[in-house]
Amino acid sequence: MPKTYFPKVQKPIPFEGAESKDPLSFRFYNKHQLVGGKTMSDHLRFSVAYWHTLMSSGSDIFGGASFQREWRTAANPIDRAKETMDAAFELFGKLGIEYYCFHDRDIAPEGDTFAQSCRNLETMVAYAKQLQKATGVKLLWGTANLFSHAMYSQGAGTNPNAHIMATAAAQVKHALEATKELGGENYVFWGGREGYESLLNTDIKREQEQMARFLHMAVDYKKKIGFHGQFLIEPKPAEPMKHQYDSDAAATLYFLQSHDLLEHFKLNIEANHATLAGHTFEHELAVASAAGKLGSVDANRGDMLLGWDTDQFPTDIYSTTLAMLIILKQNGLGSGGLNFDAKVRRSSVDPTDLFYAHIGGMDMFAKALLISQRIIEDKSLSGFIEERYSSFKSGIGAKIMAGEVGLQDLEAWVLQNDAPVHQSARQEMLENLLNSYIVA
Ligand code: XLS
Ligand code: NI
Ligand code: NI
Repeated sequence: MPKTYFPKVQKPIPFEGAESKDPLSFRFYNKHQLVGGKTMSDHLRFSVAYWHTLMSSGSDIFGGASFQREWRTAANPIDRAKETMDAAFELFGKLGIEYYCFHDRDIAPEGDTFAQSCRNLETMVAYAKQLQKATGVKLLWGTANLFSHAMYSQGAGTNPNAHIMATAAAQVKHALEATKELGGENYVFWGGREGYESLLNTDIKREQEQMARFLHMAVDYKKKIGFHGQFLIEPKPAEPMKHQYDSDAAATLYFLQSHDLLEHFKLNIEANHATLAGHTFEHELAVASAAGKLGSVDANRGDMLLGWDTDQFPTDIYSTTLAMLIILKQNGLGSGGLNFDAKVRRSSVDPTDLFYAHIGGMDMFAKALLISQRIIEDKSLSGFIEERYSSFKSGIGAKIMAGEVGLQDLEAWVLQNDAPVHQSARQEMLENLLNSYIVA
């Protein structure tokens, strides 16, 4: 019998349908079920976030570890990393999740020197490669942890010290190679410390120029090594920094455009980061998608009463439905996926809780996919939206959009015509319509 880290989950989680009473079963996620010609797993591309699910100890700012994970007990750091990876792949297999995501320092321990850290990463990449091959599990994205080490307390790409910025760049080089080696389909940049705490010591313009240089170097190296994955930036307004430069989708798109980087990047939108920015999840998805830049999603949720990144599993069917409507409308996420950047609560101390958590998130996105597909097929919302803007399709509206008229022409036109007729935006009716699909 091979060693098991999840003895209470004896078999892969089965699909049992909406009426199932077994908490270790899927009610809606039926991997191979076709939805609009594509399987559920191809639509949803679920991914496990290594850092939360395997590495979290349950500690918070008021208390230490609350989880006792058997895979984190070996004394030697590399043995510990390998056992953690064994546990990871056992969990992926039992959940039937085909992708995972990691930071370099999640899968491999930090060494005493930069060179040692690189060797550790290589060791663990070789180990991951074997496990990926044996199981068919793939890497959705890799990234470099440029926020935990003490030297990054004042930023990585934006650090005022060139030696530290150079170290961050070297770390990204290595993480890119690791991601390529493992067939990663994307690479993420999340700038947790790329921002500032106080303007008394900060030159914002310079820091943003440094960040742009940093990203240009990464783009160049990506080409050089022939890494074909998609580069993604993950916006977040604050935490750990008081103010982060990539604060939301709009700010990030503007930053990319003004530094000639836009063509090389898409966005990885995280639900809880959206709410921290004072937006809804669907707002951020819609802004990214409207720009043709919605690349991937960190699927989680925040707590509306708490002002920090609680990274809870997504269980709100309204939120997942509004998200899936946007994702389906743009024909999916391409090389991206739905990465559960989410952690079980500190009090959920049993490893089996990791299964309940992922099952819940997977089911709510699967149900949202089914609902959204019906809404789209029925054209219930798109038909209304289409009609709402129809006055721009002909007459004066068409002339405005074609650039054929100016303010003078419009004044003349308005003077010749009767007052405009108001039309209802029908928000309440549409909310009822959405509910009728969700509760059906
Ligand atoms: C933290 C971020 C982080 C990124 C990857 O808030 O969500 O987990 O997804 O560095
Ligand atoms: Ni994230
Ligand atoms: Ni986050």
